[in-house]
Amino acid sequence: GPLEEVSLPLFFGWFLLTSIQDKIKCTSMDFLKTLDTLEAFKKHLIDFSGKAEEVDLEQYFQPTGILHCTTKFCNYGKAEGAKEYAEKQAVKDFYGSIFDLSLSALFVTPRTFGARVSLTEEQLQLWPADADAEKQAESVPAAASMPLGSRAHVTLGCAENVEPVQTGVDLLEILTLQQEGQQGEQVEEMELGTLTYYGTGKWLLNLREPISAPACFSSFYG
Ligand code: 2AM
Repeated sequence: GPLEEVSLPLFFGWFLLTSIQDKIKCTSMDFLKTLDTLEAFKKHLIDFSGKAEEVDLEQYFQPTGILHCTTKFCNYGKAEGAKEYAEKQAVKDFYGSIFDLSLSALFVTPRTFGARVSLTEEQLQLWPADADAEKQAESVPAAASMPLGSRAHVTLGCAENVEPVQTGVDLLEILTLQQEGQQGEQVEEMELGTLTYYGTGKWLLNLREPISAPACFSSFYG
C-alpha cells in the first residue's frame, strides 16, 4: 500500500547532538575566518571567485541544516540497495543508538565545506558495503579502490547552487590525490592543525586533536 512505499527514509545517518553542533559551527566558522586572511589562500582566490577578488567564506558557504553524517542515501527506496541496507542487522540493532564520531579534518573547495569523519570498525558496520558505496554519489576516478568509509563526512556548507551530495565527491577527490602520493603544499601550521593545499581550490586542515562528536544513528524523512 501507499504506507509501504514511503516506509524508507530519504537517508540514514548519524545526527550530531545539539550541544556539539554549536561547538562545531563555532570552530568551523573560526577556521573559515582565519583561512580567508591567509596570504596563501589569497594567492589562490581565483579558484573561488573566478576573479582575484576577495571572498567572504562565511557568506560563500550556506549552511545545510542539521549536521549529520549520511551513511546511506535511500531516496525513499528509489536508490539502489536502499531496501537491503534498511534490512541489515546492524542497522536494526543500532537504530537510535548514540555513537562517538571522530572528526579528523576540515576541508574546503570552491563547491563545499565539510568535515572528514574517521569511522571505527564498529561504525563501519553501518556503512553500506554493497553497491560500491564510495561511488554512490557520482563517479570519482579511483574512488573504488579507496578503503571502505573513506567518503564519510559531515557537510558544513555548500556554495550557491551546489547540492550537499557534492561534499563527499570533493572529499574523495582530495583523498585520491593523497593516495596517489601527492603531498600537497603544506602552507600553514594553524592552532587547529596543519593546512595543506591540493590545487584547484582544494584545502585540507588535518586536525591536531580530532573533534569527538556524539551522534545518534537514525534516519531522515523530510
Ligand atoms: P551529504 O551527505 O554530503 O550532506 C540529503 O540530501 C542528504 O543525503 C544530504 O546530507 C546529502 O549529502 C545526502 N545525499 C544526497 N544525495 C546523495 C547521493 N546520491 N549519495 C549519497 N548521499 C547523498
